[in-house]
Amino acid sequence: MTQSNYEPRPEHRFSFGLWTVGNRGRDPFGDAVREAISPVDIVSLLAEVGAWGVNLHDNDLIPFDATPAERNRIVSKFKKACEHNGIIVPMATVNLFFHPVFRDGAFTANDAGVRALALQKTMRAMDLGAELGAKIFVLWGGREGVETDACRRPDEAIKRLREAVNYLCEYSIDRGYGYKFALESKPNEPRGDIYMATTGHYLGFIATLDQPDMVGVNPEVAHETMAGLNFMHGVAQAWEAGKLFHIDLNDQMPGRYDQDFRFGSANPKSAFWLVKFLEDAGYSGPRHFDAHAYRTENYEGVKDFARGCMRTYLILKEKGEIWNADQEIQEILESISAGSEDLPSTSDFSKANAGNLLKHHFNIDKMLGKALPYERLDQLTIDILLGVRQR
Ligand code: GLT
Ligand code: MN
Ligand code: MN
Repeated sequence: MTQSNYEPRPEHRFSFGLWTVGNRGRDPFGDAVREAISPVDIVSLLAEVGAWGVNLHDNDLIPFDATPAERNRIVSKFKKACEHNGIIVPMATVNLFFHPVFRDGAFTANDAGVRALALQKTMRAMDLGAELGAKIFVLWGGREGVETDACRRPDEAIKRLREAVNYLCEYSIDRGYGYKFALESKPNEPRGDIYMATTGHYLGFIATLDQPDMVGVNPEVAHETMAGLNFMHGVAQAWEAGKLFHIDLNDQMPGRYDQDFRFGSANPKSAFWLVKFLEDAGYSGPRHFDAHAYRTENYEGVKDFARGCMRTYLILKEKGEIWNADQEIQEILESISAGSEDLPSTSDFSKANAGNLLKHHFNIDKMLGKALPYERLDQLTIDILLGVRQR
């Protein structure tokens, strides 16, 4: 493999949000450390580092209180910048968490006026995304939660959320936008608790919608890891259900605040299993890096950060190819999945098959005697990851 294998190319479908590379390093304890950079300049920065796409919230581009004329001027300038730099807009989303009016939530707020405003804002953000060519619309309900459960019943909140998503699906159909909605979970932060805490919560919710085929998930590494979960397992469940419409790649140590670190920087082994899963499964959607540079960086450091996300992904992709081609690994995989004896059929239920299974005498000693060399398998993985085992 040569160094050029780690160069991002359009077919890798690497995207960044305006809010990620444009993040100014503000945190709850400290102010911005980087000067503001315009959306147009962000697009040229992304082109410079080799990204394929840019994603945005409505208010990353258009101020909350812009007039229609200002909005149109901003959009046409941004569109030109994207065209000029060969950057596409695969996904759009809506900011329903920053403005104080959403302090009690948006689609789940107790005030019906706030809920209607949230719908209106989302419909306008959908108009914007459609104008820019986006086919995926992410909904992250960052404020859809509580500090105290005294304020509403959580099942009422879920009903409100369902009503809102059903309404937005109809709006997309009515306008012919062809959107796929990708719902993004998070256990907490900025709310004490967020209702839709994990990807699994959303998979259960989606099945209850009027248009379940239009709605999938947008799992984020940091969000599931905050809850101490195995991110790749949630991604695999979403994939298997045909619901992996988008993915937010970044990194995170369990049990901390939402760190949004550079992809693969905190848990490279977990990142490896994730990349290998996506590549082996044939996931063809955007690889979106929802992360931001350390607060210590200037904009040169932001480029290092963005390049690093993509480079690590491609290195891990190559490691996955090495893993798949490794003869000893393949032999172990073959040996561990080989059956220990002839079995009656369990693939289809029939009275006859069930009767055969009930009668069957299992050779437990033979099963117990079968070697499961997972220590060796894992060490081979570590050898590959640490670079001492190559092709
Ligand atoms: C916000 C959040 C992200 C979401 C974005 C989409 S905004 O930065 O932390 O995880 O994906 O609304
Ligand atoms: Mn995210
Ligand atoms: Mn995050």
